[in-house]
Amino acid sequence: ETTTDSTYGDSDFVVVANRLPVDRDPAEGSRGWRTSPGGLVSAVAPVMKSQEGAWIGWTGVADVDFDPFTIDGMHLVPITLTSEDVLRYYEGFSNATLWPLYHDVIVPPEFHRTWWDSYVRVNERFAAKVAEVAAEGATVWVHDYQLQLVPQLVRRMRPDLAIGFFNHIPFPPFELFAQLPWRDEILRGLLGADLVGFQRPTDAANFRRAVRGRLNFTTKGSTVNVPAGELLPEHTVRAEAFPISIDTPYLEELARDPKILERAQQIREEVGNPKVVMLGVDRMDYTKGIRHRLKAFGELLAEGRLDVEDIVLIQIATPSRERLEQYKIIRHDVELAVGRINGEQAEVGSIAVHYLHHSYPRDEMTAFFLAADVMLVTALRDGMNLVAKEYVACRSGDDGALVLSEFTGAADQLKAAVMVNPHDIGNLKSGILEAVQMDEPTRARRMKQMRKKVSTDTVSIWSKAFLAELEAIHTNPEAIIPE
Ligand code: GDG
Repeated sequence: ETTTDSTYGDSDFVVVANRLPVDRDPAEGSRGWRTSPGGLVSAVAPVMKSQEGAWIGWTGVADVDFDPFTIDGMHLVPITLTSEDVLRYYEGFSNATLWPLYHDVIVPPEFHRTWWDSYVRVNERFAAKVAEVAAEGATVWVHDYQLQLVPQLVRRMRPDLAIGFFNHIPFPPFELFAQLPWRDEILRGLLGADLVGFQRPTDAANFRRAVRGRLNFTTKGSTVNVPAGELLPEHTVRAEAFPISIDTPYLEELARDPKILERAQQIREEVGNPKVVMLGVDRMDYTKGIRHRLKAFGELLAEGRLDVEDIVLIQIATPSRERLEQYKIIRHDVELAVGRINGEQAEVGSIAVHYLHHSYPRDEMTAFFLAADVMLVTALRDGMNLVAKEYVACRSGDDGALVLSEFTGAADQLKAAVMVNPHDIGNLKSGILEAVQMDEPTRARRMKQMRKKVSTDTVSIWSKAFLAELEAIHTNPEAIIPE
């Protein structure tokens, strides 16, 4: 059943993401919200303000209906999730099926039909809300793996809309994707969009290969030819890479703030003024390679190739998805490893690993980036990894070295990093040593090269490029006529 003859909403630009960019403000009780600043917000907020924009998403609070509200000039439209939706759609299908499957099955994905049913229902709820709030001919931008069915569901109800989808995480190789019992439904869901964006060209290529392999559609370059179906005539969909970036000007400004610079100096003193401060900043997630990093560092200390008097590792691991079994396991493993390294290698007054399992305000995070001589990003698989880019953006003195996993999207862009394969502990150890021992001129040359990349490639350029292409595809009939 279509609702094309019902009245349209009045939003010309609609962002759809699992979460709204807010958290409940405990100081304000049940009615107060605090914006949670992030790259996506800074990228799309200007577009939302210049047009009649809306952001559809969940508040993070289960079982409570909230009315739409406006905060910092953004119109937010809450979707209600029940506790059961949170268990099945969010923690289940999104984070225990899709997340591990899309990250190279680092842990085994779980397939449960009840989770899938819930995923379908919640995607339908999001799509219905889009159909309700979008003005005629509006642009809709759907984000991430939790909402892969939304493009097709929206297309059915509202063929007038320009629909874009961006996948923030990797898209897996065909043989892994093909394990998913609902692989064809997911592909058809995504193909409801005019433009499907991915982090790396390999992700887009994996998607197109899955479309060819499962649906027998043909592709040419980044174009997928979709044959006539029940709803739409023959048309094309574009699938290509739009590597996300960060709000570089904002971070550069923070990194020049005298208060933050002073705090960075203070952090160095608080960890005992060692010659070298190394830093890791990750959500506590098995994809981030925290265990591998600790193993490499522990071995370097044990072998006497690094000395606990000269070097410390500060590992910030922010709490994440804590109710899921695999996240309990990774936390346990990390804490065991930290305890073991400190037990075996530390001296009174010289701690080897400063492990911090909490989150910090952006200012404090910037001070950590400024305090670190060496940044360790050793993810086993990561769509992009913004932390690598943030570290680079903060190094206004062109100092500091970045150790970067080749399995991150960021590795495509930050080519002057010390590239490592985190699965190869020997390679990881030599990468860490290379970064620690790198001479100043080499550091400066390599950091300058990386800084140039993040200062020209910002998140606002990313969102403009994506939306411009979506607009072009949707308005140019040439682009949707089959070849
Ligand atoms: C997904 C994809 C892709 C972390 N702890 C704190 C804090 N953070 C900030 C970081 C960074 C962000 O969170 C994390 O982004 P990442 O890109 O590193 O990783 P995911 O969370 O896995 O993000 C990833 C990304 O989406 C965007 O498309 O790059 O591949 O997995 O900005 O700095 N920020 C503050 N306090 C913390 O304690 N303020």
